[in-house]
Amino acid sequence: MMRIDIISCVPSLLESFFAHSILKRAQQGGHAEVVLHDIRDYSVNKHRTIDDYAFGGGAGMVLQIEPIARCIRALQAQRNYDEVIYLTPDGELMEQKMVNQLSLKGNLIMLCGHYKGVDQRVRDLFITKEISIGDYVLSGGELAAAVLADAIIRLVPGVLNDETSALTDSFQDNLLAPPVYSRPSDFEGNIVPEILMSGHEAKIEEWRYEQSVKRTRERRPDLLK
Ligand code: 6GU
Repeated sequence: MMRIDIISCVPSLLESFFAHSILKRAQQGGHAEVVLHDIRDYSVNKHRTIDDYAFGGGAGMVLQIEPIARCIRALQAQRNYDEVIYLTPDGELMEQKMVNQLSLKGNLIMLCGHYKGVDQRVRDLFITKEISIGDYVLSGGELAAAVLADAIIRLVPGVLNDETSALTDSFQDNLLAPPVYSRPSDFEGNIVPEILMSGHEAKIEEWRYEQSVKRTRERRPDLLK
């Protein structure tokens, strides 16, 4: 059973995402649990502040250390965590190999940044891994946490069935997935490749592999190196 605790100042952004589709099934089936935490609930003053101006000046507010420290410590007092991940554009670039490794873990904390970021001491004291989902800037870490949690949870054993198996995903063998087709076999004269209707399993497998290699060479030659 994998447990992911996500710490955010706008956790409601993530609620509906985890309440649907494969992620909902994963939670109902007891394979994974996602628990959302509002940083504001751990604020140390009556105004429930969680951010303040940056020392030394500069634009943008900084998420303060105290509420985040209280939240992480409250969680760590209840169970052991394998990683405390901070989602940030200056983190390590997310790719499938990293996701595969994280899917083998038990309990994870994900901290979402906002504004100009979090106090550096949060990163120094609590964070074990910093991850970016790509070279572009989002307004907060919530979407990045959703992307990372989705990619991880679908790999937890039992979450996917044969039909949705991760074994045929793009990237699992550094190849993009081949094209797929369904009925009708003829749409306005656009017909499905004949080999797929031949029933010849070995030939179909071979065709799919060739298509994967072709697609990867055309679209992502960097993956073949
Ligand atoms: Cl993890 N956070 C933000 N705010 N922007 C990003 C990102 C994360 N990864 C790519 N862009």
